[in-house]
Amino acid sequence: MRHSMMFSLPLALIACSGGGANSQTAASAEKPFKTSVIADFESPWAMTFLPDGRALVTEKAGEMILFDPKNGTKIPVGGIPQSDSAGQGALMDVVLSPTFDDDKMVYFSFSEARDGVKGVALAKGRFNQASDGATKLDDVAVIFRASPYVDGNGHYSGRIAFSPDGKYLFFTNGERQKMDPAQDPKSTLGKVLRLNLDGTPASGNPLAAKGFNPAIWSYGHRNLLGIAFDADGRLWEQEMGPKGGDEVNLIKPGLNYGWPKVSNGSHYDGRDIPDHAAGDGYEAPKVSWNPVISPGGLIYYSGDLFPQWKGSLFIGGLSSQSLVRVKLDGETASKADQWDMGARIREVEQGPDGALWLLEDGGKSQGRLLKLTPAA
Ligand SMILES: [Ca+2]
Ligand SMILES: [Ca+2]
Repeated sequence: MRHSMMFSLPLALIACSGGGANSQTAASAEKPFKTSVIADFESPWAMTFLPDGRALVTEKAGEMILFDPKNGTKIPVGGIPQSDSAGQGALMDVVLSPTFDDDKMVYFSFSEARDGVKGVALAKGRFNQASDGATKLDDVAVIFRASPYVDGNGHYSGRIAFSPDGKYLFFTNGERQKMDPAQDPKSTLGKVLRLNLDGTPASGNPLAAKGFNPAIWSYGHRNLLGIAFDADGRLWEQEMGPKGGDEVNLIKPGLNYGWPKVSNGSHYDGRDIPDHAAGDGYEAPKVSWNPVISPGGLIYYSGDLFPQWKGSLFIGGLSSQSLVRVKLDGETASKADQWDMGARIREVEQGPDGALWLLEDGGKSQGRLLKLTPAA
């Protein structure tokens, strides 16, 4: 399986125009974009573009793949630690260092088992491609681990974003389906964290002086599956809520986003959770969904190819099998578009030319890499 993935033919040649592999409905024919199938993966989780237009793609089972959209070439990247991919576990996010041109550093996250318990780890390594094409990360080191590691296979989170000045790394830790850790000041679970580039807690984090874990930037989160800065430096986050409670939040330092004390959704067993209410001390989401979309990946769109969407958030919807656009206006956000993609969408990425790239989730949703460009 691994070796068969190398040098596969670009599917764009065979499944691109005129409807492709999916039957096109009348509604989808009205989409303002053309969808091209570029490649097929197993169960991809995340991707990021290199400066030369190639991309790194992570697979849930633990492989990182260097993919070239120009010719469809897939090269496995060596040096990646073993992921524990049971349940929601995976080799997760992959993001380039803000100074990749100089240091070739790649940051990535993965779930791992240690001493009988599990958690999400953050690692980095130096991209190295030999003249014969063999590719690996050198000097791979785990620089941060969620605390504590617990049992179970869910809600790892593990999304990575660098601050616009390139000085800090924001890393998300899910609450591991344990709920209460999201409010525990000592735990990093259910938190947005602000770290130095070496993985140590950044100095000046807002709650450290109150006895919180020094890495914590905000808390009261559930399963954070997307984090992105906008052009003005605001930090946006999306999280998979309980039944009827998916959220987009504007992340501000030191605030409590409420989980599991409040939520616009309710527990899956039907028990209610108090909704967000003014004055309750918890920061309310800017947007929430009921029924849910099950947000997977998140980007802030800054490209020129879709000028009408510049400054919007794009979200990949898992259970909703959709691409979701959220319009931003300063600190406010509003639902704008939700397009049926006919497959669970795990990841959204912006390409070098401003095209939107999507990764299907795998399993029943194939795991294809899709490129969206303006419809004529
Ligand atoms: Ca990405
Ligand atoms: Ca509620």
